[in-house]
Amino acid sequence: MSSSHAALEIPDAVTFEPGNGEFERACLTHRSGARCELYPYGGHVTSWTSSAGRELLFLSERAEFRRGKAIRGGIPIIFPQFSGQGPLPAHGFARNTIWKVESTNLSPENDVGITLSLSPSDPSRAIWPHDFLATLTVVLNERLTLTMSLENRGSESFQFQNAFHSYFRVSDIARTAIEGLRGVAFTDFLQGGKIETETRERVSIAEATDRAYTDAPDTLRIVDDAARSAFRIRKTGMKDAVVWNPWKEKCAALQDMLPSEYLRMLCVETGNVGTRVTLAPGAAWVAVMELAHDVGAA
Ligand code: TA6
Repeated sequence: MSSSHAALEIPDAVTFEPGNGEFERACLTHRSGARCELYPYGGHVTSWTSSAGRELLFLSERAEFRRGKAIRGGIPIIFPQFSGQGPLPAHGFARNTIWKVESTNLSPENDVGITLSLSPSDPSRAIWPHDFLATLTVVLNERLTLTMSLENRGSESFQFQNAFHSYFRVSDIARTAIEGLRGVAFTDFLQGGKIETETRERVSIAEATDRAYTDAPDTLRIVDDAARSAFRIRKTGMKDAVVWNPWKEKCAALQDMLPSEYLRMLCVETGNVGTRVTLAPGAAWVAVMELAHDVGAA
C-alpha cells in the first residue's frame, strides 16, 4: 500500500507504513537509534524506543485499533475535556479522530519532527460548537517532546481541558515510584473526589490509583528501581499531573488490557484537568511535555 504521505517521508528519518487495524502510522528514527511510532488516528504516539532499542511506553497487547476506540497505551491526546461529564465522550474526541499530517522535518541538529493538525468536524461541532485549530508537534532526539498548540478561531471565548495521557512501561509496578509530588494537593477520584496532600517523597503504587495533583511541579521523575532507570517528565503550559494505575480488578475488567498488564504500566499524565483553560477569540495557547529516559539513574 503506497502511503498517502509518501511525499512527506524523509530518508532514514521519517517513513509511513500500514499500522495496526485500518490505520497508517508514521515511524520516526533518530540518528542515535531512538525510534517513535505515531498514528494520525488520535495524533497518538504508540511507541518510543531508546537508542538501545528498549520500548519505553506501554501499549497493551489487547489494544484495539479501530475508529471510535481509543488506543490503550502510548500517549493519548486528551482534548477538549478530561472528565466524562456532559455531551463530550470521556477524555474528549481528539484521541478518536484522525489528525491531518501537516509536515515532517529533519533539523540541522538531526531532530526528527512531525506536525499534525486537528480542526472542527461536523461530529465535533455537534458536541463542542467552537471554531479552533489544534496542532501537535512531536520531536524525537535523545528525548521525546510533544507540543500542543491551540488557536481560538471563533468569535467567542471557549474553555477546554487537555492532557498528554502518557502510559509508561515499567519493569515492576511494585518497584516503581514517582518523585516530585511531596506537598502537592491531589483529588482522589477513588475516594469520592476527596482532596488530600501528598506526604511522600517517593509515591509508590500498591493499589488502584487515580489521582489528579493540582499545580504539580513542572519536573517529575518516575524511578524504575528494578531496571535501575528513570523517566524525567518536564511540562510547560499545564498545571496538573494525573497518576493512574487500574490495579488488578479494574485491569481484569478492561477488554483492552491483559489482566496482568497493570504490573507493567504506570500513567503519569500532564495536563490541565482541574480548572478549565479559557481561550479568548483570536488567542493562542501552547503546552509542552518533554520526556527523557536515563539508564542507571535510579
Ligand atoms: O487519567 C485517569 C483516567 O481518567 C482514569 O479514570 C481511567 O478512566 C483512565 O483515565 C483511562 O481512561 P480511558 O477512557 O482511556 O479508559
